[in-house]
Amino acid sequence: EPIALFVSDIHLSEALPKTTTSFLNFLNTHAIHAEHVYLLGDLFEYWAGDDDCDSSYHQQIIQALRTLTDRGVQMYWIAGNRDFLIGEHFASLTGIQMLNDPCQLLLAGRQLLVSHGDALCTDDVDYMAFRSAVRQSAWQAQFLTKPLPERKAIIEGMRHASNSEQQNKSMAIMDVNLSAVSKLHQQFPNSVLIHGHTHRTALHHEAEGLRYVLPDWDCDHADKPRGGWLQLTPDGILNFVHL
Ligand code: OKV
Ligand code: MN
Repeated sequence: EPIALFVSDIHLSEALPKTTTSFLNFLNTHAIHAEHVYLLGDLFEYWAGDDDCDSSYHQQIIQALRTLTDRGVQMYWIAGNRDFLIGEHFASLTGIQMLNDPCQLLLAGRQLLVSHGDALCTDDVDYMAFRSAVRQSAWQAQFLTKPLPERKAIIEGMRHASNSEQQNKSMAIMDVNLSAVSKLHQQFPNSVLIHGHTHRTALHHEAEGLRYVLPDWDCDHADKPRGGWLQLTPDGILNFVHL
């Protein structure tokens, strides 16, 4: 049985029923056998606030996570750029433990560093400015005073604008900046870095250490279901598992 599983960028949404079913299947047939499960951000297509826990769609996901934590699976969460508004209420309903980004772990004798990965995309200066604004607790507190439907409309508006804008941005600025990766490796020496966000699943041999990039999931649009996770075996071996 694996010591730990690492997964990110599932982009759960009611509009994506096959992706949702695949994720629930991942929880019930794979995650249930792990000691630790690390959810490394963008589990949801977006999260507008913990007062959205009550929707029947979110209830279904929350219940599935709760079933695992009740069975003794330790589940951890790092916020992504789409679901950074997940808070204490979601954490207590699911039994997940919130972690800071990045977070250093020692598991199966291996020193790991887990992150969502968006903070490494420093070439996208507009995004980095947006990120530092919305990650401030004062900004979030102000945003969360708005009614839930208004928050959803604002986020949907951003998504609409981004969909027409994204085509213009070069693929390169949406990837991690290798100096930022190098800096992180130097800050946490001898750590294997695990992150998602870029949707470019790979194992990179950087000068300072290994870097595993998790895949994103899409079982609805793609003709071939896309997605998977990274597993850590008791002997300290990391393996990608694809859907
Ligand atoms: C996704 C990226 C846009 C990169 C906003 C709360 C806030 C969620 C959101 C809005 C944006 C995701 C959900 C999108 C990724 C971009 C631009 C660059 C680098 C809020 C919760 F701010 F209103 F509180 N967002 N969208 N980018 O348009 O899909 O990843 S998005
Ligand atoms: Mn992301």
